Amino acid sequence: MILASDVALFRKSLLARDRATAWDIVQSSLADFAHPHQLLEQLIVPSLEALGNAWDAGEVALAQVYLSGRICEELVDELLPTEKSYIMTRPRMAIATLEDFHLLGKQMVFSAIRASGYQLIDYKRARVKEITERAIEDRIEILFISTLMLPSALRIREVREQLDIEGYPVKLVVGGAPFRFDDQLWQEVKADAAGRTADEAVQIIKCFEAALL
Ligand code: B12
Repeated sequence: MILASDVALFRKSLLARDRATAWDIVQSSLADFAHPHQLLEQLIVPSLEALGNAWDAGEVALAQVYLSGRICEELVDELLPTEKSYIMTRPRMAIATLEDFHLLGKQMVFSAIRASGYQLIDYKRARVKEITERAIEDRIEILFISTLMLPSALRIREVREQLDIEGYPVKLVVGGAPFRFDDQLWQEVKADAAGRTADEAVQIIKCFEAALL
């Protein structure tokens, strides 16, 4: 179990660029979680969110946010293997980060879905045109898009419009900071659903599965 004091210490270690303490906190709690993404969710998301707010308030420098992000990236890379084995090849699914350079959330969602036994293609960081073309080519049924910047989030609507022009139906599932800040935004960008966490992405698949299979 992760305590508020662990999250506070983790955040402090990020700010101090103290990798060893950050790793110690992770290692000492790993055994309590069925999958590492559940632990990282509880440590990384609130810590980086607090640092983002502190940066917004002018209390920390962007360089500190950047270096904190780097340490979290190392943890994610090390602890969330890309698990190539999967049991379920349907629904056909892909995930992308639209334009933005904020990739950690996508990696966590990718890992949670893979850990649940689903096959999922990673389009990595891509633009509207590439995402829509690939989704059609791969006959994707559920398309996950992660964005952390509001302008990128608003461009998700273009993905929907392009897919509509091609007459291609797809369940569009979105997530990331702008959708956590604004509960209605997913409807504005014409998505079918939004998830606040990596585990919610898995729950959303289960909701759509019956209609797709
Ligand atoms: C770390 C960070 C960075 C790092 C990114 C490192 C990396 N490799 O990702 C660096 C320093 C590079 C960076 C740069 C910038 N950043 Co920044 N960044 C952040 C910060 C602090 C944390 C983001 C993060 O990684 N969180 C941890 C991950 C795991 O959480 P997450 O992405 O939210 O994902 C979780 C959920 O949202 C969900 N989820 C995510 N995607 C999806 C998708 C689906 C389908 C589902 C179901 C769920 C889901 O599941 C995940 C796990 O729970 C946020 C603050 C915040 N509140 O988010 C600002 C923030 C996103 N950044 C911001 C800004 C402005 C910038 C810069 C423009 C700063 C600048 N002046 O240069 C640049 C732009 C870069 C770009 N063009 O993309 C703003 C965006 C504001 C806005 N309205 O658009 C924020 C919100 C900070 C703020 N409070 O103002 N940033």
